[in-house]
Amino acid sequence: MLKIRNYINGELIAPISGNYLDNINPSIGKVYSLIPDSDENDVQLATQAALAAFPTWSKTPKEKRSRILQKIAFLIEDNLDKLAEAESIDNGKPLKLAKTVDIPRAASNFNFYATAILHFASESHSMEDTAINYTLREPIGVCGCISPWNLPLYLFSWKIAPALAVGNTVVAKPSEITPMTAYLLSEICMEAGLPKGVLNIVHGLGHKVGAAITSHPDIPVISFTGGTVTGKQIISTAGPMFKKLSLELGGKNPNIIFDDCNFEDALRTTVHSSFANQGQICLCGSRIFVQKGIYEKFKKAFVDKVKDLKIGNPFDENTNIGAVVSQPHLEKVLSYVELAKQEGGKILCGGNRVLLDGKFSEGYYLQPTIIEGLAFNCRTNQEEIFGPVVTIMPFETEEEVLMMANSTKYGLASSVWTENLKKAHRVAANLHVGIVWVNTWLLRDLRTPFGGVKQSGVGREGGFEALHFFTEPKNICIKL
Ligand code: TXE
Repeated sequence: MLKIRNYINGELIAPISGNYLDNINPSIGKVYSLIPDSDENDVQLATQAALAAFPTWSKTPKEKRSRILQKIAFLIEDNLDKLAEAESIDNGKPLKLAKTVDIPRAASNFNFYATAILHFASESHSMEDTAINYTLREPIGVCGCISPWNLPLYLFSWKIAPALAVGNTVVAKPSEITPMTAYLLSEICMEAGLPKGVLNIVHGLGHKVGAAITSHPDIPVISFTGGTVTGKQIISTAGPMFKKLSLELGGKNPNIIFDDCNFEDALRTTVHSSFANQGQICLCGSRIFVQKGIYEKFKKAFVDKVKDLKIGNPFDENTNIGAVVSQPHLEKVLSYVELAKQEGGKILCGGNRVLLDGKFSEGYYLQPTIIEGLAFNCRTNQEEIFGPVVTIMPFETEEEVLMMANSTKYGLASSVWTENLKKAHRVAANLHVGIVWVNTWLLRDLRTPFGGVKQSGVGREGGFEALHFFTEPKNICIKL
C-alpha cells in the first residue's frame, strides 16, 4: 500500500508521529493508499524550513523564480496522464475531466504566475518639485495555503503559484480526502530544482494540520478555499492574530434563463453547469430560474438530457458523472434530497444512489437530480448542497428573479441567458455576486478577479489581485 509522505525542506519524509490515515478511492469505495496523519510538530518543522528559505528565495531574481515555476508547469504538462489518473482515482471525477480541465489548469496556474511576475510593477507618485513617492510591493514571508477536495491540484496550484512567484515561501495543506496530486507535485518540484524549504506540503486532517497552520505565529498570511463553516473557524483564529486572509468559500449560484435566450446554448450549457464534476464545483449553477414563457419547454428538454447522462466508472471515456468524493458527502447530498421532498419538492429525475456492479459496486455514485416545486427561500434553495442536485423554478419578471437570485447568504457566481444586450448588462449589474457569466459558464481568463461576496468569501484570487494579496505595499516618500 503506497504511503505518501510530507514534503518538508526539500525532502519526502514520514510524519513525526508515524501515524497514517486511510485514503479511499471513491469510485470503488476502498482504501488504496495511506496519508500522513501529521500534527503541529510537522507544521512546526515545515514552518522552520520555510522561514530558513525565505531570505534567499525572496531575494532570488524574479527571472530565476520564473524559470523554476515554468519548469514546474512544463513537468505538470509532461506528466499529464499520470496526474490525471491520480486525480480521477482520488476524487472520483471522470478521467476525461481531469485530463481536459484539472491538470492543464494546474500547469496554466504555474505558467501564468511565472510570467506575471516579470510584468508586475508598482507605482510612483510625484509631488511636483516637493517630493517623489514610490511604492514597493514586497514578499511577506511564510504563507499558509489550504485547499479543498473538489478540484485538488487546480485549486492547490492556484494558491501556491502566486505565493511562490512573488518570493514568499509556503506551508501548504491539501485536503486529506484528495492528497495524491499534491504529493506527486512534491516530486515535480524536486525535479524542477525548487530550492529546499521554499514549498512545504504537510498532509493531514483539517482540525490538526490546517488549524496548526492557521494559528502558527510565524505564518502571517492564510489563503483558504473550502466550506463557509471552516472559513468561519479560520477567521476566528487568524483574525485576532491580524493575519492577512484570502477566503474562497461556498456558493449557491443562480442560473437565470430568460425566454429570449438562445435555447439550445442555454440548455446544453445548463446540463454542464449543473453536473460537471458531479456538481462539486463551487461555481456550479445549483438554482435554475427559467422565465415562464419557456419554462415547461426548457424543463422537459433539460430532464430528457439529464436522464441520458452516463453514470459510472470514471475511467470510461463515455462517463459523464463519476463518483462523489466520499461516503459522508454522498450521505450529505442524499439528505438534501430527502429535505427537498419534505419541503414540497417534486423529483423530476434522479434522487437515488446508483449501485453499479463488479468492482464499482461499493462506489459513491449518485443520479443527477432535478427538483421543482420548491419555494425560493426554503432550506434546499438556500443551503449549499455541493453535489449533482439542482432545483428549477419559473419566474415572470426581472425584478422577481433578481430578488430570488440575491436571496441567499452566498454571492459567488451567476449565469444569465438572454440575447438582449441591455438586459444582460442591467441584470449583471444587479446581481450580488463576484462573477457573472452571460451566455456562457466557467469561461475563465486568469487575469480576472476571482471570488465572491457575502458568505462566499473574503478577497479575490486571480491576476494581479493574487500578486497584490501575496505582497505588502510600502510607500516611500523622498523629499526633493
Ligand atoms: O471544505 P472544508 P471541503 C467550497 C465548496 C464546499 C467546500 C468543499 O463550496 O462548501 O468548499 O470543500 C481544511 N482549520 N469550495 O469540504 O472541509 C480541510 O482539511 C484549517 C469553494 O474540502 O472546508 C481542507 O484541506 N483548515 C471554493 C480544507 O480545509 C481546515 C472552491 C477545505 O476543507 C479546518 C472549492 C480547520 N479547522 C470548494 N477544517 C471556491 N469558492 O472557489 C478543515 N480544514
